[in-house]
Amino acid sequence: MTNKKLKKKNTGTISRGVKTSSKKNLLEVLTLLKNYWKWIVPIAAVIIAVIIILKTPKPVFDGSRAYIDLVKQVELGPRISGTEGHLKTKEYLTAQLKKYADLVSEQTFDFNDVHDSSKIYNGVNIVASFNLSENVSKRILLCAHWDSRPFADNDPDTSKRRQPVPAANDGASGVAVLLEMARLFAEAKPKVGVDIVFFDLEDIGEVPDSSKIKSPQNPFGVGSEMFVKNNAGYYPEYGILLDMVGDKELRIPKEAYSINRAGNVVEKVWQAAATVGAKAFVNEQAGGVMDDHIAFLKKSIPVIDLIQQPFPKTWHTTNDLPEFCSSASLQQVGTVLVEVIYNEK
Ligand code: 1BN
Ligand code: ZN
Repeated sequence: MTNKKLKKKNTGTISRGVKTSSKKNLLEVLTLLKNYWKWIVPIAAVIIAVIIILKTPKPVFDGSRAYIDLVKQVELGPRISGTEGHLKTKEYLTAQLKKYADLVSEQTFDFNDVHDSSKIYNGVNIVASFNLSENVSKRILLCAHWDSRPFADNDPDTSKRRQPVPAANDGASGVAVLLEMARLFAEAKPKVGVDIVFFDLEDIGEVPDSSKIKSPQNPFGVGSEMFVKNNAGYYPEYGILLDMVGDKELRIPKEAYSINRAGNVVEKVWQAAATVGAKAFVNEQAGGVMDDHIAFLKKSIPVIDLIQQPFPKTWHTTNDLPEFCSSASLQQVGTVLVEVIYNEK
């Protein structure tokens, strides 16, 4: 027998063996199908559901949309209680939130100026809730202040210190990020409940001056104090406050009161920042700020403050304008919030 013939014969033997065993395999598969066919559909359904859940992408935060909302707030005028800008901005924010939230409400309150009891500030906290279903037990608070400082007392030009602050960064930036988050919550429902609260009257406070004799001072964070007082049964799992998150050279270290009273939330947020590569979140400790998170910390509700430190040069000046803010900064903060909220179960 030539080599050629041998090869041919061997090939035939092998191919006949394969045919025999594949028939046997097919029979085995058919028998398995016959015995277990009832389980195939549910098992396949579970596998498909798991794949869909694992592969569902998180929604994408749009920093340029948020920047448009920052500019819009500044264009509506200073957000000072009793002014047209305050009224128009309140209408705008409420209308935007109503497009996306399950429930939107305006909580009003009054505050008497400590220097002049006849001067009353009419404050409005704006509250928007997402995912109000009874099956959702965990709620997370996202907040910012929507008012603007009535006087630019830090302006290098002393003649401008009675002018209002445009507050593109100190106020509008946090609100802008949260309006875009609201849009995302309507597009892709998070698994947890979320409440967005815009506080009024955060920025009528007087900065303590150790060189002056102590006299009564208007406080910071009036709106958040009133919110906590008027919503005594509200206990979110945790909260994140945004204040001054829009500067072009954004830099957010870990604020001291947040570390001391809500350290696990700080770690959760900085972990998310590392995951998404948000470089503005620096791994550094900074001083404590008397901001809107304090009212919650006093009640042991862990709320952290994401705030630029050191404060930017534009802080409490007439130069707190959109041109010193950027969509890229808002993008970083929004992307971190998406990572945090959509990881919650
Ligand atoms: C943050 C932005 N704050 C005001 N505008 C809070 C604050 C309170 C900052 C006291 C410095 C001193
Ligand atoms: Zn301020």
